[in-house]
Amino acid sequence: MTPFEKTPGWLDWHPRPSKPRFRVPEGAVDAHCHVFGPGAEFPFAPERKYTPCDAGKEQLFALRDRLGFARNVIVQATCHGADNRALVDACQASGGRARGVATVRRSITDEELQQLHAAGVRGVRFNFVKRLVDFTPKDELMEIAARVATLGWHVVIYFEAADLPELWDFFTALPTTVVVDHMGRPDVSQPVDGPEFSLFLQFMRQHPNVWSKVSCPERLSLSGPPALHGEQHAYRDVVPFARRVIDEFPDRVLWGTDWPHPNLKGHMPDDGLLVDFIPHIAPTPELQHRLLVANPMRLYWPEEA
Ligand code: 0GY
Repeated sequence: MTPFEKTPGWLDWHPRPSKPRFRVPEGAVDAHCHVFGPGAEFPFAPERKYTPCDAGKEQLFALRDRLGFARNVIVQATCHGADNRALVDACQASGGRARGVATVRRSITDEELQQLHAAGVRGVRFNFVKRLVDFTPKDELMEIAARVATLGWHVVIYFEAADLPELWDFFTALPTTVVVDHMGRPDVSQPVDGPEFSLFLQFMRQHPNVWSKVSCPERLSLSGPPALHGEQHAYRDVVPFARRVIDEFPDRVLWGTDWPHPNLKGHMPDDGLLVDFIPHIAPTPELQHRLLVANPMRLYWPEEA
């Protein structure tokens, strides 16, 4: 018996991802993935906006190996609120092969921050997607950012493109490296040169401390998955956006599977085919190495980079 009822219509992670045809470079990092529970061991937060399926560390590490990756960056999912125990447990069980991005509140003590650091946490996530979280005052977030900056951590921000103008002043005042989830969720039906994505590129151009994950074609695409269009054209509407970011900022991009893909509607991607998408957005071995190895190592394992 599971202790939690999944949100109706919830799509579980792909049970048998294909072996990618694209071989990721040695030492590659999946820099955006999550663990969910398992709920019986690590209960979901009372304030959560969805209840997922279980997706624990064993499954994550099995996926890492199947896809050919060496390491993971596990990002705290909103269904666990600011209770980072599942994340910490996964990082500790990884044998140094996983680092974490936590969610913390203002009430966290310096000692607790040190414990998170010792477990492998190197960043905090601020989430501005209204369907996922309740509002947190910006002064609280800025105070947290200032504290974690002294530990050498960065801030991961998740927001939707339409909200960037309103959030701009806050983001640009953050006193550390800032990593944007999923390119700031562009509307890919708009032109890549249109005002919305141009603003995002300007944000990165003007602020050299801003990085972006070129992740989640399956979440951003309107053209859809391989089953609809054939593998070569899967998520093709996302390609120009990701290529633009990688071309202009090759040293400030990261890639991740987003496994186990919270809140997807319509289809659950085959993670192997997501890996096969990488050469469409990072066409040369050099770009692939920066995206998958050099950049994430510099941010998460600087002592080895
Ligand atoms: C993602 C995207 C989503 C969810 C979360 O923490 C989360 O709940 O990040 C989403 O629903 O768009 O990056 O995993």
